[in-house]
Amino acid sequence: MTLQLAEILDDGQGLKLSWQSGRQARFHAVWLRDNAQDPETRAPGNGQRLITIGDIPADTRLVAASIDQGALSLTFAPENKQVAFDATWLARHAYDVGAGDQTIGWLPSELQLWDARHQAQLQQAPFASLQRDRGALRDWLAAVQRDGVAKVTDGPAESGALLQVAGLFGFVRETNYGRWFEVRTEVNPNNLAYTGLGLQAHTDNPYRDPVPTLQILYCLENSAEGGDSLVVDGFAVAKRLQEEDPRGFALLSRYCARFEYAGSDGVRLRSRRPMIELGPDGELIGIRFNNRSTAPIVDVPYEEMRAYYDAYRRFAEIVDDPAMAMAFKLEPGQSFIVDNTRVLHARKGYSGAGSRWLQGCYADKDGLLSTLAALSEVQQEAAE
Ligand code: NM2
Ligand code: OGA
Ligand code: ZN
Repeated sequence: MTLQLAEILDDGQGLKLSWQSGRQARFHAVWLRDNAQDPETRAPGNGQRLITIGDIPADTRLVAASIDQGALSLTFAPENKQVAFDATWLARHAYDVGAGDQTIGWLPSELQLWDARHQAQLQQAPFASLQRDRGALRDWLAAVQRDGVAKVTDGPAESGALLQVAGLFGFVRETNYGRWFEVRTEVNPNNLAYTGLGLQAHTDNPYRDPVPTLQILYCLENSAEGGDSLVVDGFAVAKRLQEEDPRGFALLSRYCARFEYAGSDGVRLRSRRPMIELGPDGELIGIRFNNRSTAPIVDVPYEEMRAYYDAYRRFAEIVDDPAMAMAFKLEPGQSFIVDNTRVLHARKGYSGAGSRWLQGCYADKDGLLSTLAALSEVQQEAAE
């Protein structure tokens, strides 16, 4: 990315850059000053910013701009500060690109929606390869980012092994259920997960805020009849609802549902969040869906409640549609991870002779994405 021309705009309040490729972008003087990379602005070791917004004069403007052998040098008044900028860095961080996707329910381009037809593409990797091979780990983590689900095969059928899966990328999130929990039939279950009942596809712990953003379920025994696992792309469900019934989508995203868990002494977890969560610019950012833990919904006006329930019912019908699900029966030593803000998981009921024992734990996506980004950077540097 070689720079060709730098023109000061608006009495120094802006800058227009032209690259040799023909690309052009405008920047504001205050933005450039804030993003200077010199050692007084950014600590050289950790890259953190040393200055505050208040340290930048409100009347900051550009008084000189020059290009020397492709490198940009800018002088800011009233500080009379000269700073060099990297042309490629500026091209990568250009924001003069129009409004971006403002469609309600837009998704970042890294994500891919899926349904039952993608079963064969469900990412899976042997446990040992993820521990040994950074490239394999990177691909597996990238699949979690892209699809919101991935499997691990050929792990040890040993209690606690799920912690090693979490350790591949991050840290367990401990909750009232423990650092990890035993998913098997119990006598006085504090949660319906600890029975042989089938569980409709759901996200875990919607009654928590913030919700755990990852869940690992690890199989130790699964010889009982039934107990198959299903996963459903909640974003694909939401997009299908939006196509069929934009008003229903709008109701489920516009109004908060309520979720609650009160199954153990001393625990009263409650949250107030929509079933379909959108970001401030319309991005589809999360699904909360769990029939067992939905509390009385009281934040929908009377006039809208009937239509809200119709939308809720239709959302559930799409969730339950076999055309949306990828299904598998975990074998001892196999596990899967889901992005619990997006992908719903279900299990078929189980009974009869044999046994079923899974262990589960929560973790968080920020740590996973951090590990993925760091591994990708190392690989990029190696390729350069
Ligand atoms: N367990 C397995 O979110 C839920 O209540 C689902 C969670 C009990 C930790 C089950
Ligand atoms: C859970 C759960 C599924 C299973 O524990 O959250 O959904 O396969 N379990 O037992
Ligand atoms: Zn669950």
